[in-house]
Amino acid sequence: MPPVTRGFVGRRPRDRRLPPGQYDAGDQWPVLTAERAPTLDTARWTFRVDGLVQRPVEWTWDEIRALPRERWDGDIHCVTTWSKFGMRWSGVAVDTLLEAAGPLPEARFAVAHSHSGYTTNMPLSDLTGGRAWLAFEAATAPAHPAPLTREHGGPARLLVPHLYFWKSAKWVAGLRLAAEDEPGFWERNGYHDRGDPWSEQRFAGD
Ligand SMILES: Nc1nc2c(c(=O)[nH]1)N[C@H]1C(S)=C(S)[C@@H](COP(=O)(O)O)O[C@H]1N2
Ligand SMILES: [Mo]
Repeated sequence: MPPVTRGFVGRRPRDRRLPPGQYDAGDQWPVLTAERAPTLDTARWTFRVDGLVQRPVEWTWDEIRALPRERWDGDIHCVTTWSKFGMRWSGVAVDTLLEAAGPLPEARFAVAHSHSGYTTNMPLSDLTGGRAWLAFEAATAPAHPAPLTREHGGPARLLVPHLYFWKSAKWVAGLRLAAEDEPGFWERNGYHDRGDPWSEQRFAGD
C-alpha cells in the first residue's frame, strides 16, 4: 500500500462560506466595471422607483439619507470566481423603498439601472424580504463602514449579496418594476438570468 499522501488527508477542509468554483480573495476587494465610472454629484443625485407601482417615487440624496438605515454583515461573490468574506455594509432596505412606491400585484420583475447606463434584472422576490439594500457605506472588515468610494459604486449602489455580484448595480439610479423579465447588460451577454452562486448559475443554461 502506498503511503497516504498529504494531498489526500492533509488538505484543509473547504471553507463552507465558499460557493462552488469560488476562491477567497482575502484582503483584496477587486474592482469590476464594464463602463467608465461616473462622477456623481450628490447635490443632483436622484433615485427612483417606477414602472408597475401605485405611485412612482423619486428621492433626492438628502431625502434618501433620512430613511431608516440597516446594517448587513456577510460575504459577496463575483461570477469571475472571487468571493470576499466578512464585509459590513449599511444602507436602506429595498423593502423600505418599495413600500413607498407600492408595487402593483402584476409587478414580478425589476430592472436596476445605473446613472452610467448599466442595467441588471432580477425577480422582484430577490429584492424583497430583507435581502437587498441601497448601500451607501461598506467596510472590508467588521469595522465602521465608510462611504462607498467612486470605484465601488459610490455614492450609492445596489447590494443583493445572495446573488452573484453583477446584480449589485454600482451608481444605481433606480428600479423599474415590470410584469415581464427583461434581461440587463450582462444577462443579454450570456450571463445567467438569476445568478445564484450556491447553484453556480454563472452562464445562460447553467
Ligand atoms: N454600474 C455597474 N455596476 C456593476 C458593474 C458594472 O460594470 N457597472 N459590475 C458588476 C460586477 S460584475 C461586480 S462583480 C460588482 C463589482 O463591484 P466592485 O467593483 O465594487 O467590486 O459590481 C457589479 N455592478
Ligand atoms: Mo462580477
